[in-house]
Amino acid sequence: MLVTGGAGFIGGNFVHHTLRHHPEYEVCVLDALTYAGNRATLRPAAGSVEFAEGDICDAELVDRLVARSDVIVHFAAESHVDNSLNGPEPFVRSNIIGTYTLLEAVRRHGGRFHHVSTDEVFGDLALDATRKFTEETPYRPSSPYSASKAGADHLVRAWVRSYGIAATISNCANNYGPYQHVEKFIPRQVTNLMLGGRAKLYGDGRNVREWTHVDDHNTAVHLILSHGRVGETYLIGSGDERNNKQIVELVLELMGQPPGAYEHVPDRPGHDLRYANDTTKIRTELGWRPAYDDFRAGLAATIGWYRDNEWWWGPLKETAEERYLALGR
Ligand code: NAD
Ligand code: TDX
Repeated sequence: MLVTGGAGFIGGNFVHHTLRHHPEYEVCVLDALTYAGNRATLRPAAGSVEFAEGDICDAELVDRLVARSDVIVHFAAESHVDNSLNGPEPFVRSNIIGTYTLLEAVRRHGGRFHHVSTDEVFGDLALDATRKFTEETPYRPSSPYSASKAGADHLVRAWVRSYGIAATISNCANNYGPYQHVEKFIPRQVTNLMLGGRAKLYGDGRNVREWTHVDDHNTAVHLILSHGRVGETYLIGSGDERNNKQIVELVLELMGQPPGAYEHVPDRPGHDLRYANDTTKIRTELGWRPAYDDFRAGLAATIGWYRDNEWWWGPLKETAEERYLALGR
């Protein structure tokens, strides 16, 4: 199995999950180790996983690795919306050209390809909308990040239909859990507070996300690989919707801080208001259920992981906050 982006947050957790629950796979990770990739994430798997440092836009390398793989799971991407607003070029390159490069190798050599995408491709929902995103919702991306992921999804669909490659797509809601980069919402607040700083809420904090544990995402990806129908798309999400202000308040409570220990910072331009996935298809077709059905407990465990693993996130924090300082957030 070739795992692209396996030194990132979800890909790294996927590698650990695979070694634990699917030992039949021999795993090779392809990762460029961008600012978001971290070899340390794979340290617990050292010796059990082959690591190829390289770029998914490198056609020769990708061709060689795909040629010897039966299964390719594609996580590698530029993943942070704020960075995409500030500098979209690497998003277009890695997310669109990188996916294209992998698809062309799969077209030549075959193999079962799974493309990991996001609910952000559908745009956003009104706070009071009763209908959630489904697999049929038209694409309406808002940010350079989500537009580049949407472009990648369209390429995958076209390669299935035109060239008959054996691919599936999943669009998951927001993930949380261990090994998430400190630029992202939950780890940023937790580590700010651990270092004696304050939590930072964009705008008024009423934006809603559907928080899904990374291990539930990865269980779903494995189910799609083993039982999903080729050519199909599956939406993934816990169903647990909360606004950002509620999340900050819960983090403060779990960390024993006063409820007002946060500040409002300028909003993200074009900030999507709400994401929510209707997961009827993956639940009924594949029998997927989130195991982490208690968000408070999952968040408390995640905070515990950051408390215990400052060696992992400490070296990343200063640069991440310097980037936010430059953005005024
Ligand atoms: P991440 O930023 O933590 O990790 C991305 C990894 O990809 C890093 O290890 C990085 O080095 C690698 N990478 C980036 N560009 C590369 C390139 N050109 N060649 C090779 N490697 C490259 O991201 P994540 O949060 O783990 O997201 C993984 C995937 O899941 C992405 O495709 C993202 O769009 C999708 N996704 C993320 C979420 C979420 O909440 N984080 C939700 C739904 C979908
Ligand atoms: O300091 C912050 N304060 C804040 O209020 C940060 C970093 C974020 N926010 C808000 C913005 C969002 O409404 O929190 C929410 C979550 O922000 P992010 O962690 O940046 O996630 P989001 O923009 O929702 O995108 C995430 O989920 C979908 C991932 O980063 C994407 O890769 C994935 O596709």
